[in-house]
Amino acid sequence: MPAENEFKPALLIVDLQEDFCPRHYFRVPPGPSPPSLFANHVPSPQNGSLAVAGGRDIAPIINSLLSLPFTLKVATKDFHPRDHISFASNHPPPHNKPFESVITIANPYNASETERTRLWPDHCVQGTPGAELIPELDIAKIQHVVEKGQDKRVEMYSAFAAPFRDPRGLAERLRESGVTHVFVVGLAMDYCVNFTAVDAAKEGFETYVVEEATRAVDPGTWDEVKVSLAGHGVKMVSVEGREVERVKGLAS
Ligand code: VGL
Ligand code: ZN
Repeated sequence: MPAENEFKPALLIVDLQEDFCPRHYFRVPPGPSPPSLFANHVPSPQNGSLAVAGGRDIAPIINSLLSLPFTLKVATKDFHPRDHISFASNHPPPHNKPFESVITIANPYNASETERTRLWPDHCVQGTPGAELIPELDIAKIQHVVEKGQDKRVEMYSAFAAPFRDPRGLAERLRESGVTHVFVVGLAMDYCVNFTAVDAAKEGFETYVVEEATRAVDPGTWDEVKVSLAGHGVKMVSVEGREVERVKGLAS
């Protein structure tokens, strides 16, 4: 257990990916095309397939957090195979309506354990432009990327459960760096940010969600999710609050 006054904060940027954002950007190979706002990216009027309102707007706030002396800066990516169970398109009618249908899935290792889960449009498919981190994000400052949701048999909102590419798991990775506090930001507040923050708290980290640096799929559930987070010991903090001030006070 860390000493009472020890403060080694990690920044966890959840799923700031094209499919969760309005107005997609596409990556193009470097070439003679006219320079765009972001090198090697062209804007498209199309929304990401699971676009969260205001999803792109949190990038500047997250970049300002990325410039602070966090002990470790981690990004997560939702990273699904095409046949993932959470895609409505992989289920027969009539219970295959994206955003509407809810299905029961069983734990592949224990069929008696089941959970109800919402179906989505296809999103963040491995190798597609929608799975890319958005180009506004200052990716060079990120030290570690977790690709989650790779098991087609299960939904996985939290970045802490069953990582496949990184067998050590995120919690161990954070502990290895001596992390004591976790600041969670990104998309979406009511799904992956929520579940990731709750798991961070369960792993024993003092956990915060930075309110201005997240957006919800269903903004109407914001207060309800906030109460549930508080029940799990996760505090919603402001970019202007004392918790972020404490990070600024660390020697960089
Ligand atoms: C998410 C729905 C489906 C998220 C991921 O990142 O919040 N939401 N997959
Ligand atoms: Zn997903």
